[in-house]
Formats: sequence, structure tokens, C-alpha cells
Amino acid sequence: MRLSRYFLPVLKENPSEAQIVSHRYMLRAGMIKQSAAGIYSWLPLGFKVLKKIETIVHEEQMRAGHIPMLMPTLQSVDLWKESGRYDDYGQEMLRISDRHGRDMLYGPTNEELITDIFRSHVGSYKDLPLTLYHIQWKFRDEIRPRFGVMRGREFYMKDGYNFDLTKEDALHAYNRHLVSYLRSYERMGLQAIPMRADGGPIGGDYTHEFLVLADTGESEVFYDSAVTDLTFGDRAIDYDSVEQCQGVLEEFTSKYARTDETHDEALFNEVPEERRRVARGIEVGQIFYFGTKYSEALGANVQGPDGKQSPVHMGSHGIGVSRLLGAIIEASHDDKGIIWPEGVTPFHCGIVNLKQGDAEADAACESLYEALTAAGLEPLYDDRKERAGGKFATMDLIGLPWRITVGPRGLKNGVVELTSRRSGESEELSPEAAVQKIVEIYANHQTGRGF
Ligand code: 5CA
Repeated sequence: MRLSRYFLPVLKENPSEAQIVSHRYMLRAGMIKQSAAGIYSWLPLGFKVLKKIETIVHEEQMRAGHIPMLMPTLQSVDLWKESGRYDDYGQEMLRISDRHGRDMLYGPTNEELITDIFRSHVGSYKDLPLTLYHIQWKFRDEIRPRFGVMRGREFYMKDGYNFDLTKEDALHAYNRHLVSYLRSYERMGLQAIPMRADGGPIGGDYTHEFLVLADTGESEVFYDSAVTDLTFGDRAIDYDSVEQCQGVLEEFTSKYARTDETHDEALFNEVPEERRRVARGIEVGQIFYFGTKYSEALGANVQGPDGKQSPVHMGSHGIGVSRLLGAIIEASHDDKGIIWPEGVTPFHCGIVNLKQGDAEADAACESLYEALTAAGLEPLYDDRKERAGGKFATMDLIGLPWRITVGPRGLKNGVVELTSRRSGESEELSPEAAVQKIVEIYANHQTGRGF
């Protein structure tokens, strides 16, 4: 993409409404624009990152054997009356009526709708196990929408639902989700710690939240610092293996890590004092096993091998896709702007032309642009007639992890400058070597062309 032809409405001033750094940088970098309280338009740069995060979630869900689909945002209230949650959900639910006076709602989550789909089409244990998921907009009429996309009213969420014959199978699905979530967050450059949590309105007492540590997090968390040493890495996991998934769950949840809702001071005190941590965290996902709560309420039964009917065991599993942009920025920024992890960066590399209009510099930039594009990468070429300082400030603000700077002086010596946004370190390389290095860096990150 050439910056002169892109739509990147950066703001020079700090917007006064933004209280936390991720909200401030998302507005300043021209990623989002508020359209109503807690409701945002996703401008091209924000949309690009949103889609990259969404793609990682899809890839990892499908790798775990979960099946993508799409359910609508608007739902009829009938199913919610059947499950009993229509009254329970309270004022967070946005209730709407259509022209015929029929009551509708904007879905805050989809347990009822998916259970209805299941009961309409599945009646035998032979069709199990089954996990269906979608990534769709949700609406919760939060009392205090705040911090930009972190606590929106409209937000983008991955929600998945497993259907199993027995509790054991459903717990395997639970463990499988935990593994696939750990892998997804790591691909986004995030450490998200699974913590014992509370079921809330979804229900169930078997539930973990995934928290990214950040001072601006809304949840107070208590943990054994040993959990932060754990990484999932690139282990090959067989998602069908009960033992392997169980092993990962045990490894990642055996140390004390709880949100304030389930915190137990006596248990916490058993952790060696020097490893006890009290901090704040951002909840970027939650997994639940809730047994037959919805299947009993909605009559979703399956016939077992013995010919008997029984309600199906279920769980649901959510990732806050839009919230993740805020969480990643909270975890990765400096005083100049965002620092995108390679796995989610909107463009792979910036190209800054220090002397636009200089024939040699222009030609060198064009050929870098072509070489990177031919390698399947997406560069953002700042081809505007602007001062170098302004170009650098924009690149630093929008946070591309790598920048190639091209100027007439370097070109005389046959070199360009390659700079890491994270470390600030630069090296001089031939243009070919700079391209080669960027290609190698991204070879370790499954990455595709964005939108
Ligand atoms: N049905 C279950 C799992 S699919 C469910 O709704 N779980 S949830 O309530 O925990 O939401 C899943 C994730 O969505 C949360 O972990 C959080 O990351 C994100 N989320 C929830 N509310 C908001 C909000 N108001 N703004 C942005 N993200 C949110």
C-alpha cells in the first residue's frame, strides 16, 4: 500500500476522551472512530488488524477440529424465554421490536440459538462430538462502556459451543479449547494466563478466564509468578488425544491463578511469598463447561449407544476479538506509539523515502516495494512529500515492527537502513539483504495478505 493512496487519518493531539493508552493510540493512529457510546467504526488500519486477529482465531479453531459457521446478530426472544434467560439477562440485553410488534433482541451471546440448531438436526450420539463456532458482532448494553474497544457495547466475539454425549467428552472439549486458546494468544504475541473464574450469567462452575497482565486491566488477579514462565511454543498437539490436552491444562492451571471473584486467601498464602503476585489483568477470553443447563431447558437430547435419550453435555467458549486489539496495545507500546507483534501487524514493514522526488531514492523504494510484495508480504510505503521527522513519527505511532529507510546518502554507498520498532536498533544493509531479512523474520509467522 502506498500511504498517499491510503486512508490513515492520524491525529496529532491526544484525544481528551481517551483514558488509557490503547484507546488513545487507536484513535490517534486512525484505527477507529466512535459513532455512539461504546460503538465504533473500524477505519482501514483498525479493520486490518481486526481481520488478522480473526484469521488467527479461525485457523486455530479449525486446527482443533472446530467447525465455523455464522449466526445472525438479531434473535427472536422465544428461545430466550424457553431457556429462562430472557428475564435473567436484565438491562444488558438490547431489546427491539420489529414492524409487526414482535420482540427481538440483539444477541449478547448464542447458547440458545445454537442449541436450537443442534436439537433440530442432531439426535444421535453417532454425530458427536461436535463443536460449532462463529465470529460475530455482539451487543451488551454495558452501564459504563469505556476504554474504547476494551469495553464496548457492540463488540466482535468468537463464540464456540461443544456438544458431547458424556461429561468426560465435554471436559475433553473444554481442555481442547484451553489448548487452542493458548496457541492463538501466543501467535498474537500475547501471554494470556488461564485463571479460575466465576460463571456469571453463562452459568457453570467449571470455567477459566484468560487474562493479559496490564495495569489498566479491569480485573484484579492473584497468581503464582511461576505461571508467567510457561509458554506453549510450537508444540505439536494431537487435539484428539485426551491425555495430551489434559496434560496441557494441568501444566497451565496447576499453579495458583485466580480472579478476585474466586480468590481464596488461604490457598494463595500457600504459594511461597516471593512468588505471590497481585496485579491487574484484561480478560481476553473465557471457557465454560455447564453440563446440561441449556440442553435440558431446550430439550436437546441425543440417543446413546444403549438406545436411551439423554440431554447433551455442553460448554461455550469465547474470545474477545475486538477487545484483543486494545489488550495487545496495552501489552506492547512505548511513548511514541504502538509496537505490533509480527503475528498481527497491519503491514509487515514500512518503507520511508527520505527524499521523495529524488529519482534514485524513488526507484529504490519502488523496487523494495515490489520485492517485498512479490515475497507475499505487505509493505506500507510512505511516498508522501513530507518531512522525514513527520514520516518517522507516523511510522512509530502506527507501530509496524520493521522499517526500511531509504535516502540518497545511503544509496550512494549501496545501503538502506533497517530498523526494529521494538528495540530501536538499526543496521545498514543492501536493499536485497534488507528484503531477505524481512522475509526470514516473517517465515516464522504464518501471515497472509490482509484486507
Ligand atoms: N457465551 C460465552 C462464551 S462464548 C460468553 O459470552 N463469554 S463471555 O461473556 O466471557 O464473553 C467472551 C469474551 O468476550 C470475554 O472474555 C471478553 O474478552 C469479551 N467481551 C465481553 N464483553 C465485552 C465487551 N463489552 N466489550 C468487548 N469485549 C467483551
